Amino acid sequence: MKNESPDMSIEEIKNSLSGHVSVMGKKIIFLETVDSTNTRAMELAGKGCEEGTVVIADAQTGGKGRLGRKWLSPPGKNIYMSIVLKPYISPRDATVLTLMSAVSCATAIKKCSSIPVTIKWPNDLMVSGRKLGGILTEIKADMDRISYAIVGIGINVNLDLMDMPGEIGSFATSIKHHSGDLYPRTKIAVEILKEMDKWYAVLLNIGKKPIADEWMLLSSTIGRAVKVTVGGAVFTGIAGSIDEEGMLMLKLPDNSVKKINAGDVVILG
Ligand code: BT5
Repeated sequence: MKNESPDMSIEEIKNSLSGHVSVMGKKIIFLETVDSTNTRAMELAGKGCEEGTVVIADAQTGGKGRLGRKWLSPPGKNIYMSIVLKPYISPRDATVLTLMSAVSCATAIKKCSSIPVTIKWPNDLMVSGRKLGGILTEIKADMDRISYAIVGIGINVNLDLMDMPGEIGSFATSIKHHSGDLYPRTKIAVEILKEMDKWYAVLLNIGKKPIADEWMLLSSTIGRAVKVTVGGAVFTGIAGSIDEEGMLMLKLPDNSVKKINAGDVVILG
């Protein structure tokens, strides 16, 4: 295990966060290669690690998306980072952690790069209709509260088109691919953790509403005609808004509203 990777310095992340955060990055574990930072963070949380522990890897061999999908995770290019959280909230509210993380990432990337990142419900970071990053939230819950949650963040920073195999090249992008410039992963990771710290405090001290409101401002989904796939079912309609739990309120052609708590959205127009 090394503590450095080109343009990714854990010492610099720690120094930049010191005095600026209260929860995120209290402990940072860097791994050159790991199967999945989420899996490793889940193991650490199971052993009682501190809230705010962050696992960062230079590469993942088994990067995970939702529903058993794979996350392309080559070395030296991107951010793969998982954060252990222990909020006193119900499992029903876990989606708000994804919304909070999407808001934090979009804001951080905008600050570092001025790229006009938007959020596609529920977990996609988008630019110009292409996927720049994604968030995978996994929880361990008792009956009525979360024991711990792992928020996994994958951001394509310096990924080139030639690094995107097969069809991924037709819908994915990276900060470099979009802007033409190389970006330091350290700086982006620091900004993400600072934003996460800020929005987590909002969640714990004020509640879900400010996060849902900010999410709406950053969203590219709301007000658009969309096709939503939920398991085997497909619904088409207008994405109305999200409620405080992060459910998508889909206005169907018969004017009824369907609440959707998980699914894949394609924006039709
Ligand atoms: C996501 O899933 O978007 C969540 C991705 C979370 C990845 C992070 S990396 C750190 C942490 N550790 C992990 O193991 N995971 C998290 P989903 O919405 O299901 O999207 C997955 C789909 O995105 C795949 O089926 C591909 O089509 C596409 N995809 C895979 N790799 C990609 C990449 N690097 N960039 C853009 N799209 C990608």
